[in-house]
Amino acid sequence: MSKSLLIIGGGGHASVLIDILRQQKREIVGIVSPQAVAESNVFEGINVFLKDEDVFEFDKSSIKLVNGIGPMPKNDLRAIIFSKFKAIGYEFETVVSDNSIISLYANLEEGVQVLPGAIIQTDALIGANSIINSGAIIEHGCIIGRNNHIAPGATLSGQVHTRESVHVGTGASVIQNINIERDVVIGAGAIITSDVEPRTICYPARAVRKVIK
Ligand code: JB3
Repeated sequence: MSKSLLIIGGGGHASVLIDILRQQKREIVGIVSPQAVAESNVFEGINVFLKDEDVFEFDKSSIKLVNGIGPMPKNDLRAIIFSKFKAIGYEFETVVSDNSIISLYANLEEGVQVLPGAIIQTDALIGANSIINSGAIIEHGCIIGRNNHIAPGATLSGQVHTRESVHVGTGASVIQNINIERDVVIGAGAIITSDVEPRTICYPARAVRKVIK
């Protein structure tokens, strides 16, 4: 039988995960959120705990955690939460929307989250605690590192390899066989056609604006 779930974080990302989990009839025992939970009907009726230490009220063998903190560039909280509770012995649930498409020959590590409309193709490997957000495409043979965020609508063509803590922004495109090193931020809408060095920000080309006379 599936274990009950405790959600870490109560913002927009947590709301999307809870929606998926409710559709899958999973039992949610609470949300841990120091700030007021986001305004959304999704959170109605769920117990809210205010401190991360409140997780310890739940036996590690009886629940699984869901990392509801969204990763943002220059903010490691999602990765810190994952490694902190893993080190103590808690497990993280892997959340996969029923409305995503995942090859039988893809592999997802612990705590990966695949949101509606995402596609993950054959022989892709998604590293622990990474998010493949709504409508993102991970093509065949891609290797996605730990703690990545592939934002909504981003496309990674075949055999792209990202290292740890990479953020691929909304609607960005990466052509095949590209290596993206750790801590890289690919800006929304950018088109990447060559390898990217560690700790680089790739800004998208901006459209030239001209008034029509
Ligand atoms: O790009 C998309 C589609 N979504 C973004 C998502 C991936 O990441 C979204 O637009 C946001 O940028 C971000 O979503 P997130 O993390 O839900 O952001 P926000 O709505 O600001 O909620 C942050 C939540 O983290 C709040 O509920 C806080 O209470 C919680 N939080 C902050 N610090 C914490 C801590 N929760 C715990 N348990 N512990 C903390 O230390």
